[in-house]
Amino acid sequence: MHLGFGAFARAHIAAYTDGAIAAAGGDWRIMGVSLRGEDVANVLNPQDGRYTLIERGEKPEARVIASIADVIAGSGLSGRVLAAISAPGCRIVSTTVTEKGYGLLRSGGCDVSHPAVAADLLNPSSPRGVLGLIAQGLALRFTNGLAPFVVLCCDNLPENGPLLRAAVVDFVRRTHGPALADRIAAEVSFPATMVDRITPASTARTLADAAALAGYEDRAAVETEPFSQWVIEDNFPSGRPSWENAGALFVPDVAPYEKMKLRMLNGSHSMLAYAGFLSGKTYVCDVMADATLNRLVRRHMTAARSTLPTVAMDLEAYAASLCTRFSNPAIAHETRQIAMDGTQKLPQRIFAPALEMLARGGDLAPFAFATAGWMRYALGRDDEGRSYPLNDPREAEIQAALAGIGTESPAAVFSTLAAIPDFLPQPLAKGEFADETTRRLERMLSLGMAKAIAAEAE
Ligand code: CS2
Repeated sequence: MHLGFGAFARAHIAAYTDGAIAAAGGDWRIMGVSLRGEDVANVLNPQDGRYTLIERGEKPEARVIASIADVIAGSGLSGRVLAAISAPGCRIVSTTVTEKGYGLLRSGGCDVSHPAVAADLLNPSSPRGVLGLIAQGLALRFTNGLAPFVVLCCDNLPENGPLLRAAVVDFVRRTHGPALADRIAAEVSFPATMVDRITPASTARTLADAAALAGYEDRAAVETEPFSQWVIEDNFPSGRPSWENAGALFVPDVAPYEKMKLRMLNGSHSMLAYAGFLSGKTYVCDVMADATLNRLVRRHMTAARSTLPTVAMDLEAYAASLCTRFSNPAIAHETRQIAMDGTQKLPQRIFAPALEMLARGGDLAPFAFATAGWMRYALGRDDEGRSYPLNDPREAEIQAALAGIGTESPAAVFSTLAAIPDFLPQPLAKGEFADETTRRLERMLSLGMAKAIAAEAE
């Protein structure tokens, strides 16, 4: 069962599963669940779950993915998902619902103010959110004397498996009581993972190219880059597809890989998304084609790299491959797509390495520049005065906090955004990091983004 069946899941876990079955056989299939709307189910189910995956390298290549059994969405979702995940044949419940989709607290536990969590706490036997579905699914299995499924979190969160475990256990303690919560904590495996594949949203061009490459109409086609990576902690007591046959790497400790990816790839992605979007760059490859921004991206990667533990990978080669991937002109990855949900992304991508840099007395400039970029973006209006939606779950809170604060007072913008609860860690909200960030925000506001970028790269 896979919860959150967007383009990324179709370009990643479904492709690995398809590759594993092709290489080693087995009767694994994925039931997809769309938690937000019925579009994906409406296009995939009439196609028998099959779709074209376009890999955009020098020449686009198309492959048909056939690992999907069915996609569940819309009314009746709760009952259908619960019936499927409490059946003996369900071994794994995996998730790609984005950072904001879970309703989990970074400090450990569930966020009772998250709409899906709040609704499911009131009605735990017909849940519609991730935590509620996993909790009730596990409860039903234990009641029926079945072994639990493995919960496989595939979102870009730090220590994603343990973080999801803490949220599920906290949720269950509130709904089903301590005995079940303790049992889940002790008996259910939540492997950590690192997932990577740049997958822009599908467009009309994706569908047209799929038709041209594959020779038939495909309303569910997805496009992605040729590169793909999946590092997984191997803890699947009731079996799993042989994903290693499709290139997945099983390791005892995912944390070093996940830090590397969150800080070097996602951190520089977020930095370039704000700087790029606000200086008129629509796509990531446009940012990379700009010599000044390109230099800042490389600077960010080098700084992020210096905060990392040793990993069994050549980090210099990794940085070089990231630059090549970001520059891929065939991938139309919009800066505004990456800019969304900044409050959910910055803590692990920018603030965590910044904190470590601060503790060592290292160079804070790259992280301060990224943070100032987000703060500038949070003002909701570019240098030409055009407004844009923040697309952040905390958008209303940000707007309310900033009301009445003028762009002539960068220090007030900084302190207001720094004071948003559970966002910027305390040591970064004052002192050197605050000064470095405010100085850059001041420059962005007084000179405009293009000149601020030029000054930053000097
Ligand atoms: C991006 C990621 O949208 C974003 O925030 O940084 O989706 C990124 O493309 C993937 O993590 C790549 O694996």
